[in-house]
Amino acid sequence: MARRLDHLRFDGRQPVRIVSDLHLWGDRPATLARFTQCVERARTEAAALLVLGDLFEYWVGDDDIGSPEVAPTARALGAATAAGLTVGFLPGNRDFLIGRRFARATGITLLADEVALEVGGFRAWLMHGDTLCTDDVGYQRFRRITRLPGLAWVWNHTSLAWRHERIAAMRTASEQRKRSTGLQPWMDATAPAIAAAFATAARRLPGCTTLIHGHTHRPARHDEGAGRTRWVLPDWELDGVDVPRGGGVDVTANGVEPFAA
Ligand SMILES: [Mn+2]
Repeated sequence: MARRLDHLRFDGRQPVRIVSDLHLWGDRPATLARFTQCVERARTEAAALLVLGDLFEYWVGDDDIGSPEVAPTARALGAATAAGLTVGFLPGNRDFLIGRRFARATGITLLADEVALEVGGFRAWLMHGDTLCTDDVGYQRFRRITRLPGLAWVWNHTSLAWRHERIAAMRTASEQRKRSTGLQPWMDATAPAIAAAFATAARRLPGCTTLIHGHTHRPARHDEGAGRTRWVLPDWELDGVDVPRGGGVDVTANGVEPFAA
């Protein structure tokens, strides 16, 4: 498998736009419409659009690109990359199986789990954020199992219909879980994991004191001390809510600036 990019450099003439946790799916038409707008705007306003994971609520497989859940997003991404926009995708916990076939069909660039970003001399470290939630022991176990080499291959070689059934079952279970637990403190990034991420960033991208991630659905700008800043991206939800959520950050040569969707 081709290596996923783990280092991106831009000259800083235009911002690099970063979003995450869109959780696009067939029953979220308003969220999809707003994301499509965001992709189109990025064509003229940004040097690149980077999605830090969970673009989709589920990933059935790259061979599912024609499904109503995936096709509109694939078309929007394909049009943007054909027009010259760089679109990078960093795997989330829900859609880490997005692979080369989808990338080829849409023109997007597959990114590694952690990415060094340089924009006109400004440096930031990018990740999805699930690996920072080390108190979520059940999830970390699930992550280790689902990322075992070979498991993706097995999944991708089952029938499309069977995978759709499994996803539907997972979805029902997950909705029930969400209703009963909600956002819990142990689902947030932990101090030791954050410190470790900053240490990795400083080692692999000297001078980097900025961490940008999503996943926790707790958008914020955290001052982590010693001149370090951690930006947490918002999730997107414009369907069936009173207060729509969305947006992300623009990274320029001068730093990080949040924007609303
Ligand atoms: Mn996530």
